[in-house]
Amino acid sequence: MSAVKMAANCIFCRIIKGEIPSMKLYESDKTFAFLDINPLSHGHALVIPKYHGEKLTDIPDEHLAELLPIASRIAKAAGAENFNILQNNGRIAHQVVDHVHVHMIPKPNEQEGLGVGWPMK
Ligand code: IU
Repeated sequence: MSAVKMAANCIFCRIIKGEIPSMKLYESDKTFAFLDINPLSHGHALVIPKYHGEKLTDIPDEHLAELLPIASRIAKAAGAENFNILQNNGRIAHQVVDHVHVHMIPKPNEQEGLGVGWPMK
């Protein structure tokens, strides 16, 4: 089993280590989840492996295994009935932060306002 791997100059590794503050939602030995700093909708969350790698193809399987289940649990906990799961790899595919991350982006019901339950404000 491969150990956790960190990169000193990676902003998401620094968030995992607590060097940069975040709104943490979940943490295990392999996985970390937090609210996106520039959310596309209320409750927009990021789920990341603690093993540093730029793209999905750089990460050993055992460090990927929790990402989708945790994104699903966060969506459920947020009460997000409609949501997108997104994972970008490479600049052309709109990846900005070079540490693998899965987005969970709630899609609010326009009639009901934001409609998700994170205690953000
Ligand atoms: P992308 O898939 O690499 O395009 O998404 C990067 C996301 O990381 C984007 O939604 C940013 O708002 C988010 N983010 C963050 O939550 N905290 C940070 O310190 C930085 C980016 I830099």
